[in-house]
Amino acid sequence: MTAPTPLLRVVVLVSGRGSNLRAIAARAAAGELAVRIEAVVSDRADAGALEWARARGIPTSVLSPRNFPDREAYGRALGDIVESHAPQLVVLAGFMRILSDEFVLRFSGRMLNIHPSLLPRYAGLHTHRRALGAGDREHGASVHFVTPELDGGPVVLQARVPIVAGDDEASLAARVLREEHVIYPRCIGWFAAGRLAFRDGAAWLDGKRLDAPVVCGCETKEGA
Ligand code: NHR
Ligand code: GAR
Repeated sequence: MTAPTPLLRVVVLVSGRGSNLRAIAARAAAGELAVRIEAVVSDRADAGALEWARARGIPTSVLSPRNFPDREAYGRALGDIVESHAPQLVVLAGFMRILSDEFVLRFSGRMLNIHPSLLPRYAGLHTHRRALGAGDREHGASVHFVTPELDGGPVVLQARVPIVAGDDEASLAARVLREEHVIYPRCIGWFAAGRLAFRDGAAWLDGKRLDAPVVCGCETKEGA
């Protein structure tokens, strides 16, 4: 008998429906991802992700930035909530607030984000609209370590999807989202297994510095 692997303590930050949260939880429930979701924290009381977490008995917190004078004060209070769960990894899953430098440094090297574009293209918001507007033929999603520079931390894993004739924001976002649900749990699994680390401002996988992201060719079929 080998001792069971201890589960990585994860806190997930959300603002919306939480489909990435559910994809991660599903992998964990299937025994394919050695994490335990300690808490779900949202900046919005109406995030669907909260209802889902509550129904499963996962502790939730809501901290609205409206009650704080500035980003720094908000970041400190949010950081105290997150830290109270002693996370080994903080996962941004559709979290829509820019985080203060102090918050980011507090969880430096143990915070990941999934961003719906092929970074470094389209940091920030409205990525699907911008990719369509530019006439791009491909788009995708990126998992990266969070650094103070918005969407500028080292990218670990990307999934590409084609842009096809007749695409609109909704159809493209849905195609990208399916890939997000594959690559985010995979990347978190690497971190949980001790294969992925952040050092000297770079991402390291299996002891090798990643000079370019791993690109996942795992395209799903339309409608599949
Ligand atoms: N914070 C830091 N410091 N660094 C990153 O890389 C971050 C971050 C916070 C969130 C996610 C990011 C994304 O994947 C993320 C990465 C929110 C905005 C934004 O402009 C931009 C990027 C991301 C998240 N938010 C507005 C703000 O003023 C609010 C927008 C709204 O509420 O709709 O915070 O895309
Ligand atoms: C996802 O597409 C994620 O990449 C994106 O928001 C969606 C959240 O969906 N994140 C950002 O745009 C961050 N600024 P979900 O709540 O269903 O996981």
